[in-house]
Parts: sequence; C-alpha cells; structure tokens
Amino acid sequence: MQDILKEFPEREVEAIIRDASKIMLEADNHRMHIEKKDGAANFVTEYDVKVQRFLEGKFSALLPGCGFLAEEEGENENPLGDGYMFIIDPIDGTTNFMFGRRASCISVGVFYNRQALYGAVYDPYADRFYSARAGQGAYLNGERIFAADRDPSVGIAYIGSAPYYREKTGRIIAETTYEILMHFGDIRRLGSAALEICSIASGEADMYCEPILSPWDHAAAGLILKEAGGIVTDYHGDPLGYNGPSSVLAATKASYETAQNLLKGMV
Ligand code: LIP
Repeated sequence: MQDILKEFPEREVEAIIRDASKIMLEADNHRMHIEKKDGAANFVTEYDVKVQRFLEGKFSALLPGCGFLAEEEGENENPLGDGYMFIIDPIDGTTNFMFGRRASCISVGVFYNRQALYGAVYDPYADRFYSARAGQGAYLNGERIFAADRDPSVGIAYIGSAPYYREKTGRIIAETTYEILMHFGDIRRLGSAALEICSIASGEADMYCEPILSPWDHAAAGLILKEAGGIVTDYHGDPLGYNGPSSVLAATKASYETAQNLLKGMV
C-alpha cells in the first residue's frame, strides 16, 4: 500500500474535485431539473449527475482502467474490484443543495485492491477540503486534524434520520434520539453524512450515527475520521462494508463505547 501511495496522484485528484465543485457553485437553485428516486424524499438533480460525470471522466483519464461505485446513474451495482476504485457521492446533502442550504459536499473515496487508500470531502461553500491518506493522518485545508478527547456527556452527537427508509427507521430514530440526548451534551442534524463525520475528525463534534447509509456517503469521511484518531463501525461494532447500505456509527475514542452500547440493539 505504501508503494501505491507514493504513486497516487493526490494533487491531481484534489484539483479535479475542486474543479467539479464549480458545477455546484454555478447551480441555479430556482431552475434545476430534479428527478425523484426510490424512497421517500429521495431526489437527484441535474447537478448531481453533472458532477458525477465530470469526476468519472477526469478520474478515468488520470487513472485509466479505474472502477466506480457511485450514487447516480446505475453505477451503484459495481462491487469493489481490483486496482483503483472510486466510491463517489457527487453531492452529499442533495436536499440541502436543492433548497439552497449551503451544507453539501463532494465525497470521493479511493480504494486500491479493496483497501482504502485516500479519502476527500470538499465543502465548496466553506472552502473546507478534508483529506486523508491511509496511515498518514487526516487534514483540513492542509492542516493536520485530530478527533477530540471529550467526555460524551458534554459532546455533540449527529443523528442521521435515514429519511429514504423512514417506514423502517422512524421509530428507531425516535428511540435513538431519546437515548443519545440522555447520554450526550446535545444533538445535531446537518443533512450531509460526510460533513457530519468530518466534523468529528476536525474536533467539532463527538459522534454520528445513522441506521441505514450507503457506501458513498461514508467511504471517504470514514477514512478521514480513522486517520484523525476516531472509530467507524456499524452499530454492532463490525467493520463497514462497501457493497451495500449498512448502519454507521462514527465517534471519537472517548465517545465510541457509550454510543455503541446505546445503538447495538437498535438494528
Ligand atoms: C444523504 C446523507 C444523509 C442521509 C440521507 C442521504 P445524499 O446523502 O448524507 O446523512 O440521511 O438519507 O443518504 O442522498 O444527500 O447524497
């Protein structure tokens, strides 16, 4: 993996992601084409598709033969393959993006022979570029970042509401919210799993959980948080897979055990 990391064109990948974000920033929220996907309140805009096509085209030119596991346009059936694999959420926080709520990001996880190699999450509104290379730490705009070491009783917990699956998860969210509120300092919800997980990596929050989440939402931010000293598993404490949706628990070392004890029976 270290040899591959030496060759990995990180600067070019970052530049491609920054270029793709211009598509988001130039969007006209009042005239965008929007289509409904499966699941309640699950939408895809023309800009999700444009960003994904842009990224796939540029990454394919940069690393010929690479594969994709991405949220839009039917690419989401490809299991992790050999060689370079990009797991992409072109716009994480699509509903925020649709309504002009400037809390969305581009999420790109890069795997090599099924091992996480690099993760990047870029919030173009705040110009916050989170990144990490396997075994080499996590960064925000080039500055090293670390998860906090706070007691969960004063910590901030993000609760993902899994709105696309509300028939299955509605009561789980209600019970989760009560239990988390009784054991953490306060709760939050941003609407972008990647940004919520990255806020733990940068020390601004302490825990994130969501009962059902897709691989492209957590692939990049999960590596970034691990490289910042955090822990990322499913609710049962098992490592996350990338071939389908799963529960996701992301936390600082100081908050993980408290959160996992509360969540392990929820799904
Ligand atoms: C969203 C996640 C969010 C989750 C939503 C959706 P999208 O990603 O960031 O945490 O609750 O169901 O998966 O669809 O905006 O890329």
